[in-house]
Amino acid sequence: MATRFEIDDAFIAERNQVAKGFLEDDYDSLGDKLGRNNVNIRDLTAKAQAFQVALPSWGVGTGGTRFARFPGPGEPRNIYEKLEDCGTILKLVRSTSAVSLHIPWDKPEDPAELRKFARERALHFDAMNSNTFQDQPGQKLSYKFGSLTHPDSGVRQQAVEHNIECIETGKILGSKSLTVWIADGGNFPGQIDPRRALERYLESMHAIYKALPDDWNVFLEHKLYEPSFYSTVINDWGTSYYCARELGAKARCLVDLGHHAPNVNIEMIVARLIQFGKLGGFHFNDSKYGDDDLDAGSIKPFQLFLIFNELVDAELSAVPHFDPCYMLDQSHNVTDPIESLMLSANELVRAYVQAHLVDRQALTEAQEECDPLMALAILKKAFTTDVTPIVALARERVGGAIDPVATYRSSGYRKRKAAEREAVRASLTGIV
Ligand code: LRH
Ligand code: MN
Repeated sequence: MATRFEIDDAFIAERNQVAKGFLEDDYDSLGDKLGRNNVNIRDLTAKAQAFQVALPSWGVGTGGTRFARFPGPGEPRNIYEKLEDCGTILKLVRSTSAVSLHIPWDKPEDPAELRKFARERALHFDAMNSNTFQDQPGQKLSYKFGSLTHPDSGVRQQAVEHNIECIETGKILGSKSLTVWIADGGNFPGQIDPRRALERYLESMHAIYKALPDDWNVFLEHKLYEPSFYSTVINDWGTSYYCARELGAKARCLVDLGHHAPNVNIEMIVARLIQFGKLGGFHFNDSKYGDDDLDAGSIKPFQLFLIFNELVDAELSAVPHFDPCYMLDQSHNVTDPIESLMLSANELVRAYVQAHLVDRQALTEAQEECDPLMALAILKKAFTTDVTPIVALARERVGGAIDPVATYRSSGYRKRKAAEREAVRASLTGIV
């Protein structure tokens, strides 16, 4: 079997010697500055090192739109090569040890063998993602007019069985959750009866819920629109929350940042779902207009910080059952997916560390004393603190790269993969 090129730890350490420069000095002076506010930089660095976000298996290949997809050199051709690339990202940033699979895009012939392959790269499997928004070759009944809410009970049953199949595959892979996003909805007024469709959704989800092992969760992912452009059955957090409550304790809500109307206050939705004990997890990304699936923190970094401000506040106030799953869900249409995923993971670590810089006692006082400017200033002080030395040294101290993109580029990994992976005639439209 052809050898698979890998970036080794020695190369990363050697590149770190070059990149280290004044990082230690910057870290020490930041430590002094934070120390003046009784913030211990070593605690923050430990928090940064503990932070983990799952990679989307569908995110390591070049993404596209309905207009076009421009696959790059050395594209991963199968789930093994996708895991190779996920393993490379983990080596360089050390905060992405979990991978979220999409079925059937990543349906493994031999799940046990795939689990072994992943473990050899220090990877494990996070939430399984079902897919009843596309018809597969040889599929009996079409999802053109819906899946779990389709008027034809045969189609609903087919979709339920697919989700149960995802659970069965996930059990062998060691996954502990299933994410259900459905495209069900209509393009015309009158096409869908909203109340009947939701009843059918719950009926189908109850059947899927019954198939969940005791220690599993099911995440309900809401989305305002697309591919349905008039009505979507699970269109917002309220509907998702109602359904999660109806289904039971193992059902929780997943917030994909791109699935909301422009200007929706997502951090408020997060605070609500935390308070209601139904925050299951996130698909982090960013967007300017619709579900753009752009790199996390690339368009609205302050919103990302405000979301982590709610998450860290819940963490520090020990909200019961608070353990949301963090995943990236992005489409990399014009960048090397490995570079985008590394920088996006770092943007999450940055927002998480900055949220730990918020002086929460002073914030509460400003809120209780109706001092809005002081409240904003307290948040802005944390958001405008450059925590790069903490995020970089947190990586370096666990064997990662101080400058992941520079180290990745100087490794020639992509070129080597292009040589190893002769290009396949890939579909030149669509998101994956
Ligand atoms: C839907 C979505 C969902 C995935 C898909 C790849 O827009 O966010 O999470 O199944 O993207
Ligand atoms: Mn998503």
